[in-house]
Amino acid sequence: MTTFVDLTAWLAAEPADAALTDVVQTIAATCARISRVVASGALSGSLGAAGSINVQDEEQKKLDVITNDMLSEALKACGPVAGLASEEMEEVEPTGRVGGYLVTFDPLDGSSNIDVNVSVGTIFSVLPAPAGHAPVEADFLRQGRDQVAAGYAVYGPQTMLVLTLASGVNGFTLDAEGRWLLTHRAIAIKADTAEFAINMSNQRHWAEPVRRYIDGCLRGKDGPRGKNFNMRWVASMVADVHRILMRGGIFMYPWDAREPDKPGKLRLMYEANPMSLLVERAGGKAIGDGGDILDVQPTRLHQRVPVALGSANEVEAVRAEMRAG
Ligand code: AHM
Ligand code: MG
Repeated sequence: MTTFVDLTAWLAAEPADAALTDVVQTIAATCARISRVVASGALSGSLGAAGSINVQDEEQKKLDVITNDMLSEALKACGPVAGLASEEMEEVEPTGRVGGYLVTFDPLDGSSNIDVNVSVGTIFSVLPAPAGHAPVEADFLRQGRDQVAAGYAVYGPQTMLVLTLASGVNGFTLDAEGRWLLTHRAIAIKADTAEFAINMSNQRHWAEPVRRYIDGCLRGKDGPRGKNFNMRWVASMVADVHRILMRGGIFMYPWDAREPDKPGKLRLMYEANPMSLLVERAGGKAIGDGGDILDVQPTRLHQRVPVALGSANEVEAVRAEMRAG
């Protein structure tokens, strides 16, 4: 019988300090609990709308609120966490402690899929906290390259935790006893792919470079990309990025003309940065409007960004279209 290393043993062998290990363990344990709540669905009365609107002007689902509370409470009780910020909360929350780490998270990504039993997930990012003072919003506004850990849990046919600390990307599967067991070591994204993920219903609203790139994919073998493409769109970023980490592909959520003043739909601090770190660490690339997402200097907590990430050669093809204008 195969024996698997569990997350606790794996973390002990990583070059992470005890404080960071504690933060990651807290997030992992909370995701294991969230997985049970998500799985119970209608049985626990947790499906449906909460009847509230969040800071993003989006209708909250009951599970958005429940999972946000679960993560907030766990992180506030975790000694090395000085502050947290969530897609579902208007302002940053200092914990009253100084030093250690800051955590940003999207407690339940893919909310539109909750009520229809399609994969959803939790995305998180860990940043160093400032020394000497309680964190304020400005302390969270750090480039993605400053992240000391990032990852997600996907609640799908299997519940998995995919994680990067100092280097590498590893995947853990939740077993029936609630342990995270290392099942996917050194995850790597192939440089080439013939699979794209984008919400095609927005095609008429895209900017020219994105339109040209996707047109090229749709033209198949005889087009500029020189191969026949397949398309997938789960509408849960966690599930789409997970597929890309497992078998390659490119994921895009570009700017579009429906909301011309917003640079994109996805949020830099809770979605784009952690996913971009995972993708780059797995050998892929992640760009916004041409530059690397991880180099973006955030100016606002809930900032949005256009996103194209995944297999390196396709992301570079998108970048070339963007540069051509
Ligand atoms: P959410 O955090 O409110 O769930 O929104 C983010 C999600 C992503 O997971 C997904 O890629 C995207 O929204 C899907 O958007 P659309 O419904 O426009 O296809
Ligand atoms: Mg989200």
